Amino acid sequence: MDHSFAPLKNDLIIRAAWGQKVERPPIWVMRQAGRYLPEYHQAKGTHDFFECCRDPEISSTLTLQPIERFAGLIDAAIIFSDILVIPQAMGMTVEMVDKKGPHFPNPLRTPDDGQYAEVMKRDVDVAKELDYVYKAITLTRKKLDGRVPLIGFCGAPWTLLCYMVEGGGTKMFKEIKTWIYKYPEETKALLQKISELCVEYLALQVKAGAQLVQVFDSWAGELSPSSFNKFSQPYLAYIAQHLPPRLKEMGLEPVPMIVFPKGAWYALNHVCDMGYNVIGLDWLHSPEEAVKIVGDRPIVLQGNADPGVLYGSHASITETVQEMVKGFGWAERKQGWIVNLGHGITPFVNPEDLRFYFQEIHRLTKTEGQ
Ligand code: 1CP
Repeated sequence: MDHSFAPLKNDLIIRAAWGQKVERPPIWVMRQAGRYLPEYHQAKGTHDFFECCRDPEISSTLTLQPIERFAGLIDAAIIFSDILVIPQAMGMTVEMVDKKGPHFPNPLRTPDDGQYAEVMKRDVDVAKELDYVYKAITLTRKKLDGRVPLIGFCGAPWTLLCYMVEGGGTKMFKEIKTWIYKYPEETKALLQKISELCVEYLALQVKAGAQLVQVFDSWAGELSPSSFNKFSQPYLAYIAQHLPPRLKEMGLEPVPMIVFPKGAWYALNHVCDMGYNVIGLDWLHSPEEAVKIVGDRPIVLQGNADPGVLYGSHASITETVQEMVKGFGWAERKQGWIVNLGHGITPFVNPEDLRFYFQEIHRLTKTEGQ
């Protein structure tokens, strides 16, 4: 496929992610393409979720929906896909059950069942297995025509292993806790294998046209500080340390790297030293405290309104935005902040209330003369 793309008309998020001073904070939200949008349901129709991910035409259409609806208000697109495509590439079956979420009919049970050995020894070709993602990225870059940059992503090794072992979403984490506390060495071996696949997968997304990448560690907060240091941190760091040299080897320029270790507020200080450019904060962080913890390290923070505020009144949305603008010290700093929610936007939010959130960010961060 032809990889020449139109020049960017809006590169705000890229400049901000590299730590530069910018005219206003860039904005995007996690899960900005998805179930809260009526046009998402319309375009998805009766297609299965993973069928949409595998069809570059549908995936790019869904990616563009929030860019079109909120034109001029948001500053990045994120490719429509899912973190669970890596377990699929590793040979596991994953289904998306309507209104319930992901389901693995054959999750990993114990390291001595045959499946673990099989997964460990399988030579996974992410270039071939996930070719449809790269095609979707390249097509989306074409369709974006330089309007905003495109974010690629993957799940963090810890979060992916949670799904592979639990077999889906969970509140108890019984199976994965059994793994880390009963079979720590086998757990680490598998986390390492997943980390290597993540590096290659992200590098190939960049080759296809992704201009920033984000690693989603949605279940980081299920670990204790000590177990985070053993089962999440080393693998997040591995990705941040190995992606830039891999890009160089492939003759590609570096891209800003974002990490979102949801719930791991206690680890922020360490997360600053892992090699990422941007750290996504959930809403458990107070922005003032987070800015203090970062100190003079060259880290950009992303976040972090409680997505639940979008169910509230416009007055609550305004107040939340005012608190964030103040907390991230925007007026004084003019750098170090990418606006997002503290987690993905949830179903049943009225998209017009999200528009109001975006408008309030623009209004309350406007610089004189702009
Ligand atoms: O707009 C975007 O953000 C791009 C698309 C995107 C992304 C970045 C989707 C589409 N999924 C993801 C990442 C993802 N998938 C994460 C990390 C972010 C997060 O924590 O929210 C996780 C944990 C998943 C796994 C997943 N996929 C869940 C969570 C289930 C659980 O354990 O609670 C669910 C419900 C999905 C399905 C899914 N993925 C994406 C969409 C739009 C949907 C809903 C599908 C539908 O019902 O139509």
